[in-house]
Amino acid sequence: MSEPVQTPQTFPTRIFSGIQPSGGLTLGNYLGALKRFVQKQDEGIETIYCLVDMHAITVWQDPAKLRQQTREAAAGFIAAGIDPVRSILFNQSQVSAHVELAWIFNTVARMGWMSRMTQFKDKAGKNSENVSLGLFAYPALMAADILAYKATHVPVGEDQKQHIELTRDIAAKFNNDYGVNFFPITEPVIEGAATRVMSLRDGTKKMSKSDPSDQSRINLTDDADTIAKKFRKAKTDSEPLPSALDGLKDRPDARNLVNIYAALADMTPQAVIAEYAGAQFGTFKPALADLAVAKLSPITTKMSDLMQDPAEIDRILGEGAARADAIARPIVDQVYDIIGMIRSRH
Ligand code: AQP
Repeated sequence: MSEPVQTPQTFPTRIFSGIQPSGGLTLGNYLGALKRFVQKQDEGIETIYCLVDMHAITVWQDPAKLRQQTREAAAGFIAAGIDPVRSILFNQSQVSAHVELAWIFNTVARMGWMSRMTQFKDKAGKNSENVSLGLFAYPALMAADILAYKATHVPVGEDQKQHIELTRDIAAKFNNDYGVNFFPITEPVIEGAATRVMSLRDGTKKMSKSDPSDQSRINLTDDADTIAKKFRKAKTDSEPLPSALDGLKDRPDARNLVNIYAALADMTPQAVIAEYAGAQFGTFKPALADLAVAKLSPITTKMSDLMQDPAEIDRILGEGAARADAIARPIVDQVYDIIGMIRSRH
């Protein structure tokens, strides 16, 4: 019988995060996640970014579209500033350590913990008997994505906070059950003015790539005219912008547009309000549209250039997967050892 593996008490800083290629990337994905992924990379931290295609199939995906969306998301990452040399960029299904560890975590996580996940409740709605088992188990796979790399920090939008808390619970229970200090207790990194970008049609609902209304979101593939039109038609009230942020407390649609402006301009929402105090939406919306076009169109153009060469995108993902596997494989092999699995095949 092998002894439990003893590991160091501290874990080097390592960032992991992912995005589902379950549709085109949205402004929410960009401001809540992607833009910050680039900042972390540029701070010189070790960064591992994953297109989580195994998560995407928890809701049925057309195979040809899934392939296209995965390549498009990879192009979006690179166009937004992810350098596949300085960061590791790959798609999840190419590194089997994720699903292997996820199965082990299915045996660590408790039914009660999983049943409290609000994203599952939101996505399953009244249809919980008919959604996939994978959708229910999704957060255990997410914990595996993170912990297969012993990632210490995960930049995410506000909506993923509960899943990171579950990841921490799984890591702590695993460490405790097996008497080891093997997994770090990962920190979520939720920062900036746009940790929760809301729908342009309903300021109380998250902007989402799977929302049936295309008007509800800005896609990273939208052209300048479409972006301008969508902001012009964005739901607002008829009041001018107030002179202090407090005045937006009960105005979710207006608050959303101010937050988007702030995040795009790298300003605080307070500074935006100070600049536009008293302005009507007839003035603010075109300014926001111009800013969004200025920030997003270089990304859109680069994305479409990169999409001309899908073989090159596949090559980048393959290379990233090999680098990811080199980190995750030994970690998952150690997990097998810790839990008592015989590993005698050579
Ligand atoms: N509206 C948002 N505001 C801020 N951050 C957001 N994120 C997603 N939407 C917003 C962040 O983007 C990262 C990747 O998310 P995901 O694609 O893995 O899953 P999701 O959160 O379920 O995103 P969607 O767009 O709503 O996808 P669908 O419609 O397929 O479920 C995460 O860090 C997330 O916080």
